Amino acid sequence: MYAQMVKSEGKRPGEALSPEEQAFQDRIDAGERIEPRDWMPEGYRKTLIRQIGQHAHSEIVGQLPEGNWITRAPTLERKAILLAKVQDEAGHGLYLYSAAETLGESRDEMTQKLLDGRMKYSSIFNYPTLTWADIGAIGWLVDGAAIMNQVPLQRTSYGPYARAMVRICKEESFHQRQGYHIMMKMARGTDAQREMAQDALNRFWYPSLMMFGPSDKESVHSAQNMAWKIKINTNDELRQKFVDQTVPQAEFLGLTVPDETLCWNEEKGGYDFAEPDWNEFFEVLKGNGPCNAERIGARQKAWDDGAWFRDGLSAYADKQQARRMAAE
Ligand code: BYC
Repeated sequence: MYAQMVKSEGKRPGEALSPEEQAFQDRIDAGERIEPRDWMPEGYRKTLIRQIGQHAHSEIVGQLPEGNWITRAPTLERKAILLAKVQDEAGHGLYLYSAAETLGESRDEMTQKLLDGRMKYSSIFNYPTLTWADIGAIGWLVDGAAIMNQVPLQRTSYGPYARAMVRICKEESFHQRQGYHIMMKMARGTDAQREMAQDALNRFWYPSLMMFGPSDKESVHSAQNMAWKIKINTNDELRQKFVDQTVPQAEFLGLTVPDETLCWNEEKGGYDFAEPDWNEFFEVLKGNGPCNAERIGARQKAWDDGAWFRDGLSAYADKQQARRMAAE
């Protein structure tokens, strides 16, 4: 069985599964959903908290680069649309934190881990949004990459995560379209607008390719996570699909993908394309991207500013509980 050949937490490759682990793997192989009260291996629980928590943090941190343009959106209509999109991202974060909490880790614990660097968020949000066209590029490319990654996650083995993804994917489709609509307006506008659109594509292309994670040979979690159906496709498979879908969209806009090596490969039925700079990716993961400090600074400030509110909620909950106990 595939799962017996891959590394699971605390096991060496090839090491046999315990009867409980085997029964769990059989349920996964049969396409059953795992629910919060079901028995699960500790490694499955931990890796889900890692992935769902990282995903939740990405949605919340992802509000920052777009929020930067709410006050400067070019029209009232664009402002209303952008506000709605940024609010959607907050909602996605909340569904995902709730899904992760079913695995026994609180949102506060996950937030602490984000703030002290023990948990990650998507590398893409460490890049700045310098012009209005960047808001178009984020919707088109970043939400486009997110959809490519998240549609298969609707079939992931953990029930609460899979169900959260259904609504998230519907909303991401709207986000992608609004971004492409901005790009169409810009690409068909004045010369200056077209240049802004091209510049945004130039800056966001490679960071978008990085969203899918390191190449398959560098990916540490893929094999086990695919056996557990936490992950449905490999990083490289999804990156290829994204490029194949996006290049014709760029052509339709009359924009040029910033990759001189890009060409259609008839044999594989997909594009050959240049890899992103993986050194840059790993530097961003280490905290050395252009906006890492700013993003974590903003989350730390939000956490500190919210202390009085959390204290108020806890005091109220304690009071309610004391009343209930007195009445019993
Ligand atoms: N950024 O073994 P690998 C959104 C880490 S939100 C940062 O391949 P895995 C949106 C990885 O965590 C988009 N870190 O890992 C929101 C691991 O390090 P650790 C977020 C990355 O988990 C607002 C190491 O590299 N989407 O779309 O098998 C507005 C080795 O990687 C990244 C999700 O989170 C990265 N890009 O695969 C607009 C989707 N890539 O944890 C849009 C759910 C890799 O061992 N997540 N790393 O220290 C996944 O599907 C998977 O976790 C990944 C990575 C494909 C991202």
